[in-house]
Amino acid sequence: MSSKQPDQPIRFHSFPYSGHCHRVALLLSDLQLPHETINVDLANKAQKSEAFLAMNPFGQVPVIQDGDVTISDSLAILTYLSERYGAGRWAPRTPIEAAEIQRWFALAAGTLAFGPAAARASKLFNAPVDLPAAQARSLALFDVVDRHLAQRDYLARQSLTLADLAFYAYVARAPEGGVSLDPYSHIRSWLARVESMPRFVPMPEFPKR
Ligand SMILES: N[C@@H](CCC(=O)N[C@@H](CS)C(=O)NCC(=O)O)C(=O)O
Repeated sequence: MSSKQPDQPIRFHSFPYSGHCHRVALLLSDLQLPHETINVDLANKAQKSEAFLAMNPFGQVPVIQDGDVTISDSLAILTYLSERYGAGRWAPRTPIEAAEIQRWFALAAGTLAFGPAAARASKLFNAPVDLPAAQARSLALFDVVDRHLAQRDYLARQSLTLADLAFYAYVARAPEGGVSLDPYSHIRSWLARVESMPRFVPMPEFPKR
């Protein structure tokens, strides 16, 4: 259990099939932080309600409320939770580690979001996405990441870091966007390593229509 604990359960505004939210779910679970998950009804635009926009004017999940602190954006939330509750385990220990994690965070907010995450959103949620372009972007990303993981066990360092949490869900679920992981054996081994973390929680399967 994390040495520091919140005074009251963290309120976690989430959507169960969101990889962005799953990143946060993984860290809350690993740190064993008491929390209450509030599922936001994205289909009915609850994220655009006045109350939600007061927490995140961009109208997106995830958002957390930790006492009087409100943080939105999955990568900002990972940073906050690791700095506040994960010292010694998740918070970067050296300038190089901090820089490496930022490098993968930038990719998570860029190519991962506009590649595999976008392709999946198109297939599962009919998001207005150029699907072939998102799939091509995914393959270009996975080609590099697979070669990277041929040399090391985890993305940023030789052990699990926030970078792995940030990347996991949208890589694992890339096949839902029509992007096969079959050619990427090093990526598949890495996914299994992330899944073997002691308090790993899976992202629920989106119900088939
Ligand atoms: N940069 C944001 C992106 C979050 C995001 O894309 N959230 C999606 C769900 S995966 C969302 O709330 N979509 C609803 C909308 O945009 O209206 C983060 O990392 O948290």
